[in-house]
Amino acid sequence: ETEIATSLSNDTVIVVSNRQPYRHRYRQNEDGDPTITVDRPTGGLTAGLDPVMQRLNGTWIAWGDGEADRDTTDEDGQLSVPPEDPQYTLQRLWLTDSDVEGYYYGYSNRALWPLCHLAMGNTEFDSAQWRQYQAVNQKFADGVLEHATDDSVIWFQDYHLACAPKLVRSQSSSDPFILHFWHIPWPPVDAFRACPQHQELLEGLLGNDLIGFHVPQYCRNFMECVETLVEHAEVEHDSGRIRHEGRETMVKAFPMGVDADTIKQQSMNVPESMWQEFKNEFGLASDHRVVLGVDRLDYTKGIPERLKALEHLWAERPEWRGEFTYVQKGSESRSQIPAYQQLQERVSTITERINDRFGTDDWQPVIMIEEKLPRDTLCGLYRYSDAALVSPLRDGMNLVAQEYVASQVDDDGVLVLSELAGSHEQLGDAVISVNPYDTESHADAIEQAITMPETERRHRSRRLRRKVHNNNINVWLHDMFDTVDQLRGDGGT
Ligand code: GDG
Repeated sequence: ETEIATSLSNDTVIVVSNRQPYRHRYRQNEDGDPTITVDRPTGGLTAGLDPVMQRLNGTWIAWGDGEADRDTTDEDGQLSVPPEDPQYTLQRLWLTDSDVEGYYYGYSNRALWPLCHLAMGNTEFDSAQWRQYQAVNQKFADGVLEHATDDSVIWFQDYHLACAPKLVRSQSSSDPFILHFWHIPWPPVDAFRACPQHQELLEGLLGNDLIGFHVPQYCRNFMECVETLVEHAEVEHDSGRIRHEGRETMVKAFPMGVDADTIKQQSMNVPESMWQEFKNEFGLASDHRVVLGVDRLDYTKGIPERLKALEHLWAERPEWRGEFTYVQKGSESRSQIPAYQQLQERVSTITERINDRFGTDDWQPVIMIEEKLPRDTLCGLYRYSDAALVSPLRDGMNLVAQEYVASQVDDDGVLVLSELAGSHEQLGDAVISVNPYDTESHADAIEQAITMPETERRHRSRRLRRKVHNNNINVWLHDMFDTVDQLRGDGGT
C-alpha cells in the first residue's frame, strides 16, 4: 500500500509534467474502422505516480497530443482516469507545433538538457526558443492557476518547467505549496553561468517551496549557482534553505527508486523458455553468454565509450571472441535534434566496425535492438543476461541500473556502473565501478564482470537487491511528502 504523507487529503495534489500518464490514439480495428486505444504509462515516473494519484484523487496536468486526445476530453481538456475506473482528473493542455518545436525540441533539449549534463559542445541558446519555452511555461502555469487553492500541493516535474513555479507564485490569488523535482543533474556554477538565461531560470525555480534533486552534489551545485548568480539571495548551505525576496525555498536530495517488488515479480514470472526463444530469434547459441545495455540513444549515456571498451577487450584479448555477445537495447530518442542524429550515426558506425572486425559465421559480437520491448520482456533480459553495462557520462540517477538489480531473482547477474551516474551514490560499493572515459580500465571491468566467481556474484547481488528494495519508489515518495508536510506545518498553513 502506498500511504503517503498524513496531511495530504483528497484533491490537494496537482502533478504537472510534460508527458501525460494516459495517451489516446486512433487505430483501425479488425473491420478497418477507426477505434480509440489508450496507451498505459510505462516510464518509471508515470508508472509510479499513477497509483498514488489514483489514491489521492488529485489532478495531473500535462501536454495532450493529437486528435484522439482531443476527442476523449471535454471542452476544458479534462478527462477522468484511469478510463475504466476513474479516480483522478487528467487536465490536458494543447500546444501548437511551433510551441513543441521551440519549447521541447528547442530550449528544453538543445539548451537545458546538454547544459545540465555538461555536454557544453551540444548546447544551443537560441533566444526565440527561450521565448517559446517561457510562453509554454506560462501555459502550464495557467493550467495550474485554474485548479490551485490554498490547500493545493503543486508538484512540477523536471527541466521542461523551470519558469512555471515563479509564474504560479506571482499570479495566484491563493497560496499553494509548490514543489519541484528535477530529474537530471544540476551543473556546477562555472558551467551554468554560461547559459544566457541563468538568472531567469534560477528565479523561476525559487518560486518553489521545495526543490528536490537525486543526490546531494546536485543540491550543492544549485545552491552555489543561486549564491553566485542571484542578487540578494541568502543561502544556508547546511540546512538547504534559501531566502530570496522575502520567501524561503528548501533544497533537498531525494534519491529516486524503482518499484522493486513489481519488477521482482515480473522477472520471476518470465520463464527460461522465453529467454531461449529470444536467443533463437537473434541467432544466439543456447549456451551463449549475454552482456546487456539498455538506454535511450542519448549522448549522455556513454554508448560509444562502452562499445570502444568492448572493442578494446576483443582486440587485446582474443580469447574473449565468441565467448559472449553484447546486446544493446537502444531506443531512438529526440531524433529531430542534430546531436542525436550524430550520436545514432556514431553508434551504428562503431557497431558495424566491431562486427566486421571480429564477427564470424556463427558469432555476431554486437546486436542492436531498436524496438520498444514490453515490460516483461525487458525484465526477462535483465534476469537472464550475465552482466549489464550502465556507463553514462553523466546521468541524474539512472533507473536501468536499479531495475537490473531488482530483476536478479537468481542472484547471479553482475552490474558494471559508471561512477558518473547518480545511482552510483547508492549502489557504488557493491558494483564494478567504471570511469567510462577510460577505455582500458572499462575493458578490464567488463572482463571482471564476466569472470566473477559465483560466490562473489551472489554476495554482491544480495547486497544490491537489499539497497534497491530499501529505497524503492514508495520510500522516495514518502520522504518527499514527509518534507512537504513539515514545511507546510512551518508555514502555518
Ligand atoms: C531521466 C534521467 C533519471 C528503456 N527501454 C525500454 C524501457 N525503458 C525504460 C527503462 C527505464 C527508463 O526507460 C529509462 O530511465 P533512465 O532513468 O535510465 O533514463 P532517462 O530516460 O534518461 O530518465 C535519469 C530518470 O529521469 C528518473 O528521474 O533516473 O537520470 O535522465 O525505466 O526501463 N521500457 C520498456 N521497453 C523498453 O524497450 N518497457
